[in-house]
Amino acid sequence: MNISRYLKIKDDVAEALKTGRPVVALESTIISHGMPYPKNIDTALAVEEIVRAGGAVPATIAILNGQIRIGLEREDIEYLGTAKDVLKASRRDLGHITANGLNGATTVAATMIAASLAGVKVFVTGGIGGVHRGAENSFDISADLQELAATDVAVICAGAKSILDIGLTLEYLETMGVPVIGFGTDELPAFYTRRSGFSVDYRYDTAAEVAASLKAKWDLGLKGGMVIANPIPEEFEMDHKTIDGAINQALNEAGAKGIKGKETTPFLLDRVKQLTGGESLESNIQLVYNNARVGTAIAVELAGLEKQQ
Ligand code: PSU
Ligand code: MN
Repeated sequence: MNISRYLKIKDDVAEALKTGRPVVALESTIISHGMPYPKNIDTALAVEEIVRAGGAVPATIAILNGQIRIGLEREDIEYLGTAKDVLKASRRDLGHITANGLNGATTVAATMIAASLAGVKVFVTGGIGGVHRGAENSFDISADLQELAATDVAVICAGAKSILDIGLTLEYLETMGVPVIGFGTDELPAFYTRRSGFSVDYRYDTAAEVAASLKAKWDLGLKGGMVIANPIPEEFEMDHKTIDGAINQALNEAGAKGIKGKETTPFLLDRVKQLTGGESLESNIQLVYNNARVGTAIAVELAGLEKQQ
């Protein structure tokens, strides 16, 4: 079996991987199902520029016509941001989508899998999935958490959104042995806001500390990723009351409408955006940019450590 039948790595990404230069993976569910057009496309392209400016090569990941693509062209990103036939692709969907020549926007879980197949170790996104509120009844726990336990990719995000049960998400990650790092903070950030009231496992203040910890974990043969939670910059943080109110209303509506499964997260994100008059979208964009800056610095440090040995 030859994996290259399923995987297509863009030239600049392949070259960087071959020569040990830093690469940063980026997901595509955020483009197709996480943000509205046209900001989804503008944001995805701007994030790639931030990665380049920081000295790494961006590899946005998606499945196009059944092929897992590591690094996209501008037209591909435009397609993902506008087309209606793009499936939300998590771990369970990968075989179906590739076997049938379909299009898929990869979630955190699926992006980690694809990145790992290509040899990319650092991945930047906005928010990870987690244990949903009410999971004791719905059993709704994102496949992202299992993937963090199994696949060797570091995920830089802005913490866990309070559409999730943040406490249960942290307990789940602890059980699975996934380290949760606060980047410049002792407290897990809550995506739109800098604080959640929950502590992280470790605080690191520099990209070099994160890279050293990743290298040690993987050198020891410990499978799985790491969550690096990077708080939204203060100037873009939302008012706690405003965002909590919007999230609670969105959750109530999702319950009343019987929204379930893979539709839940996109529904909540969209409603929260509407209920905050677009303010949550602006915050979302800014926190992704901030994560791209930090994630790129981590990828650069990690590439440096790997060269030394
Ligand atoms: N959180 C966000 N924006 C997103 C997502 C999460 O703030 O776009 C996406 C990510 O791709 C994540 C997925 O992997 O939602 C989780 O979906 P689910 O809860 O269905 O596993
Ligand atoms: Mn779910």
